Amino acid sequence: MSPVSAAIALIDTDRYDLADHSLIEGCLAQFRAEGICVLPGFLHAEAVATLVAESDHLAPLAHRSATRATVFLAAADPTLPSEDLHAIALDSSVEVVGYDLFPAQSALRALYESEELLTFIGRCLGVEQLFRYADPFGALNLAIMRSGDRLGWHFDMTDFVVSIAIQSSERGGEFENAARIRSGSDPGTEAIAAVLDGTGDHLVRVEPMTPGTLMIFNGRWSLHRVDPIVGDRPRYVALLAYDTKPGTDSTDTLKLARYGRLPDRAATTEATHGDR
Ligand SMILES: O=C(O)CCC(=O)C(=O)O
Repeated sequence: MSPVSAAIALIDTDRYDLADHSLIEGCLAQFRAEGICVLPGFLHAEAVATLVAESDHLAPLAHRSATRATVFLAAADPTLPSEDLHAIALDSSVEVVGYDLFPAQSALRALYESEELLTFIGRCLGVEQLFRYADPFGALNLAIMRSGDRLGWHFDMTDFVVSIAIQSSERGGEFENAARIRSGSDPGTEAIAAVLDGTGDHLVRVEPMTPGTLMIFNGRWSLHRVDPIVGDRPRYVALLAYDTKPGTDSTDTLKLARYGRLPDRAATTEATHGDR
């Protein structure tokens, strides 16, 4: 089977016909209204089993990182008042397998490199033309979270992230989201502070990240986190990175932090944007 048809065979096309205009219009409307579009059961159950086996195989190649950062993914400034959002540091830890480590026959690679999926996601985003991320590590990631790992509340630096839930942890690992808590014209400072101190729980929704779910998410304006993982079973999520401009790469600093290494080519062009 060619890599392209291998990818399409993983998708439940009876439920999600990638060329169906009403499906695309529904996704676009949901993404524009809520900054998120969740497609449960996007992959067949057998495909999820394949991806779990692939993730088990790839996991030993992952790089582990642990960070303390503000919701804006910056270092906290201790000179500011303790309640200032720029002074509050939150813990995150995760293991990541970079794109270059996915073998040629990888099912996740086939999904990411599928033109049909690229076109479908572009249409769901209302984007004329979508490009795969140019970061040789960050274009496709397997994110692995083990017992005690968490992602603290944060905003993404990219306009959208596409994720595929592969395996849930025994407990915890919930994806919590305060949708559209800020915008280009409203920094949402009070609401963000309320979510952080627990008084803004009504602003937060748990998104149903059951295995096989595809999620298109605008994390630039939505505050989100992953609850601490509990139990021995690792949480696996694939992160597929695209951009509206060709050639977008991340910085060497971000590559070193996330993957612990740099591409072979000596000088990596500094980022246009991107948080991984
Ligand atoms: O693992 C997830 O479900 C979300 C990942 C995430 O929030 C991120 O990579 O910024």
